[in-house]
Amino acid sequence: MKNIIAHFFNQYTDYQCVAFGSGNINDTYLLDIDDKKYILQRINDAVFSNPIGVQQNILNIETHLENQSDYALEILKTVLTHEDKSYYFDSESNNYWRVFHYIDNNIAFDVVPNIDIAEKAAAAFGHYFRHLSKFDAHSLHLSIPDFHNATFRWQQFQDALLQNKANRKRAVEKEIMFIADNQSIINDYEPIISRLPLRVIHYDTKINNVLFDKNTLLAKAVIDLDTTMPGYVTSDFGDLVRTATPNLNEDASPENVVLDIHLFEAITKGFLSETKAILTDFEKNALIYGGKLLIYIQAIRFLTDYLNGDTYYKIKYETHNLVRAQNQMALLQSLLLQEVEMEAIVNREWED
Ligand code: GN1
Ligand code: MG
Repeated sequence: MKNIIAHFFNQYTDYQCVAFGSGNINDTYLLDIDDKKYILQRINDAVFSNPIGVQQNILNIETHLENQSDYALEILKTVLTHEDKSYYFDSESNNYWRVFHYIDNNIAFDVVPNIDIAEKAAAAFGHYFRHLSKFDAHSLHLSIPDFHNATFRWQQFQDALLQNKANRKRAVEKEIMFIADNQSIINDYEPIISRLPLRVIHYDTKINNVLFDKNTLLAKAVIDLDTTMPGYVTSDFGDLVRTATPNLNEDASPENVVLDIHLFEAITKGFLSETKAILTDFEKNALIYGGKLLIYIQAIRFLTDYLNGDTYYKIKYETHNLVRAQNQMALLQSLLLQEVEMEAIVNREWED
């Protein structure tokens, strides 16, 4: 660690470094240098095959947001190395490291504690979305190609079934059936997506990617910009539905997982308060599909990783990915039971 830190900081007398956060991909540490905090991360280059491109994207986004005086949130700022680089490549271990300034006095949530937080989180992601609406989508590196491409995720799932690498296929027959029963979500993908405008989106609008002020509980910053790249509104609104409306987090066992319609109303209100003026009618009509799509894709991704022997997501126990997949399936089932009510909410908030 000392060697890595030395590339970002020169004169310090004391440092501490502890594992931090609940990310599933990168390794994150809270770094304390002479009583000043930073976030240190090892970029997972099995997931992000072009870490330098990811860092270039992040710097460009930081600059774009800084140049907009009405961007009301704090910006996650990169700390440059002594060589003015946004990363340090450690050739001994072949790892890419980066450092961010720590956003002080913050709190993040894995489950939404109340309606107010849901609305504010959705408004924060909507604010970020709106402020990137003039950013040239084609100037960004594709940090993960086909990230939310349903057809591609479906194919990965079929490959995993065929290869059955971890010999777990027999144990997930019920789950395979559930995925097959809801395949219409995949069939609807191309027809819907082809009518949506390409935008620059966050692509990981998990509720815990908004930091709140510990005291005022106002949204403070949108974080985790790794996947900000060209995409569709369905992804950003959809991941909010997926993570900000359930009563339990995605690691909880599936029994009792439900979509809370009041939280759905709150995120719809929050997201549209920022984005209504720029969204097209067709985008509005695709919002609920986005929720279904993101939950379904996530169920497929967790199940695929389980079938492949847990090579992508960090896990804490053997069936962790399976439980996560089941959790997403329960959530999707709950959504499907409330679709009519959800549509009425979207239409009402849209007219307001
Ligand atoms: C990963 O690492 P984290 O928690 O920010 C994943 C998301 C998933 C999420 C599920 C690059 O995000 O797409 O929705 O786990 N990120 C990547 O919890 O695959
Ligand atoms: Mg992420």
